[in-house]
Amino acid sequence: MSKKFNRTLVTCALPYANGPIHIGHLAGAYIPGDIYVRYLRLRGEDVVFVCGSDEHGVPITIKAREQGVTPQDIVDKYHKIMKDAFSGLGINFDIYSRTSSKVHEEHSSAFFRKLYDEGKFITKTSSQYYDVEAKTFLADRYIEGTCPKCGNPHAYGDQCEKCGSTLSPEELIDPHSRLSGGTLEKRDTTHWYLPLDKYEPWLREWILEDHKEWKSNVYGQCKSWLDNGLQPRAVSRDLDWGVPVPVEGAEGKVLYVWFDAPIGYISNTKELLPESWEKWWKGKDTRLVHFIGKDNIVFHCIVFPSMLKAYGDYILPDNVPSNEFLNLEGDKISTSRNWAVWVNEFEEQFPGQEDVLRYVLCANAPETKDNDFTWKDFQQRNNSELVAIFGNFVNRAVVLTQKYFGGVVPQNLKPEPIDSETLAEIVPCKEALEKYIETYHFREALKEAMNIARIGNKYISDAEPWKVAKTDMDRTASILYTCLQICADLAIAFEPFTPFSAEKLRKILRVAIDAGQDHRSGEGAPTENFFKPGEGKAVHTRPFGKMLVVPGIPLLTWNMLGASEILAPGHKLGESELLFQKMEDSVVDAQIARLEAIKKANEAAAKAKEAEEAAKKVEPQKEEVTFDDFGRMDIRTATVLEAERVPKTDKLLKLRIDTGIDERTIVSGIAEFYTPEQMVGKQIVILANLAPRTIRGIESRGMILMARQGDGKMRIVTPEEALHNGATVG
Ligand code: B3M
Ligand code: ZN
Repeated sequence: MSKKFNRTLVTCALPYANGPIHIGHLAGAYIPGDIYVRYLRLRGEDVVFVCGSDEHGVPITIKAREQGVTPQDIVDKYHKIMKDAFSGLGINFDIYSRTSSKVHEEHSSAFFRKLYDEGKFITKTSSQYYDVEAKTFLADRYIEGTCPKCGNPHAYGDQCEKCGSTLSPEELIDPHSRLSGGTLEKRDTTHWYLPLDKYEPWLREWILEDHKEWKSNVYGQCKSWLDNGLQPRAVSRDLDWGVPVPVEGAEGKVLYVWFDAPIGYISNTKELLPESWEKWWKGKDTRLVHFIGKDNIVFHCIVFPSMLKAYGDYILPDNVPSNEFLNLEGDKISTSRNWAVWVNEFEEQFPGQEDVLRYVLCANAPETKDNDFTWKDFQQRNNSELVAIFGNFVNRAVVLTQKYFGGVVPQNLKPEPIDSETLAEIVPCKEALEKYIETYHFREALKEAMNIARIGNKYISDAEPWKVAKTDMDRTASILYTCLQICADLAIAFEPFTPFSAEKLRKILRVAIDAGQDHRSGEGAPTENFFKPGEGKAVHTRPFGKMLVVPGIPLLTWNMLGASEILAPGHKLGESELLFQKMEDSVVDAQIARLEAIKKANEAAAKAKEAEEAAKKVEPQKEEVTFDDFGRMDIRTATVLEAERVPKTDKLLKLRIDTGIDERTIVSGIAEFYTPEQMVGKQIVILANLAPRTIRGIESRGMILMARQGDGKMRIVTPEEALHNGATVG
């Protein structure tokens, strides 16, 4: 890679600690980030890989309120779930910290204070919604009202989740507080703003001129933001959860989550490397790369760089690879609708198959456009790619070597041109793979790794060593010798993509790999180096010590990929085992059934909610009437004596009633709500002097008073305590 840089700092978006990680997160930022880091380390580059939980922001406080717990409870719970989910998938950050850490509070606070002291902010007083009952200003998320675009009565002050429109609280019809449910008042509040407009000319040059190599989706989004003109952006909020604004008189105000969260990248590095973090953030020879999802582009390409620029001596990102969104079975992934594959659940349900998920999410990554994850595709890629090509090839090569050569790499006794031609085909795969990873095209890179397995599979199928062995053991030796070289290639090439299987393969081959150094143990790292032969993986802390090579266990390096001989004749292999397991229909069918059940439950819940809304709908008040108008109505109590359905109708009951003045018949449209049996004996209220009408041939004299709500549901009106029939109402 380019000599411009001596080290690389890789970050992945700090996920909000208000829910577990799902496959959309993985495909967007974390799998690509991990592949990139593993690759750079294999190439011997010095890399620090930083992530952590984003523990501030309004959604966390809302979730806490909904669940009746504290925000701290929420972030503690999800921080652990996310941290475990990442390491379960082999995504090994050097540090996975949290924005509630002390280092972060201090660092983000000092960062703000420096910009404040240097006059880099402007202040603005604006009138914002204030919840009188809860005595607090409300973040946009806390305001609910009707969406002006689609009529959804539960749109939020920043966004309508139904139609996806971006909103401001002012646009909502009938805004009210989600916190107290009460009404809102506009009050003045003062906040600090970063005047992004001032950075616009610089940003245009830095991004649009100097970073034309950024992925087109990222570059395009930046260009459209810049072309629309940037506005000053508030960096503080009225909220009691977050890093307090370190300025006198700023009580009740915290740093806006999007101000403090990216500083988390810096504070987490500082927590990991308290002595040398500045080299990583201020050294001009550090390459900084942010892996993010597409909804984070503006913050990482425009807002955070402006903050860094305003501060002065920090480096800026060299690249911000961002993916589009991953959908699930044709539908947008949604936490609130539980429409997701949760990584922690996957790890429980598919133990040992983490690599399958890593493989599928990379092979199908939404690199240039939104993409779809389906369980059938997951099964298909497992069975017809990982099992049928990669696994099958390795298994045939190793098992035949056990069978004919006692598990020892045979001598290349009778080479033919096809052998070296086949091995030579791997060289361009390696080159393409490198080019693709270095330009953040991980899908294409994975295809190249898979091509090596395809080359091997085709070679062994064409060469048919199992047939040749019947007549020519020397030729069989050369074929298997060649196959085992390809197996070793795979053990190198797949390390960034499917690290568990690559390690398993190295164990089968009884080799280790120089996977580079990591900084997981920070600066207090032990000075010893070792790799455990049984695990087939080198563990390095090289800056502090020397590699210790175990005799008899060849150490593979990235540069050996495509070499004509990686495994020397005479090397004894380990035990053979299957790299991948075939996935049965029943396994994915169960997952599909689970999603179908969720979809049904969501639909039922949506219907119930709609019905509830309709029920609550209130008719507008009618035209005014005079007291006399009302006085002409003869309304009185009566009791039902007999009741029967009117034949051939669904809605009508014929009722014989005692009005106190007479007995009469009333036909009423209440059969949907009351059976005849329920009506008999009930005291009701009637309009007695309504002009008689004939309904279905029955003369009806009067009308039963009913209360009807928005969805049409009706109930009879009845005195709170039984009265004599004929008591007048008014
Ligand atoms: N927590 C948004 C997200 O999780 C936000 C990223 C912060 S990165 C500094 O998508
Ligand atoms: Zn809407």
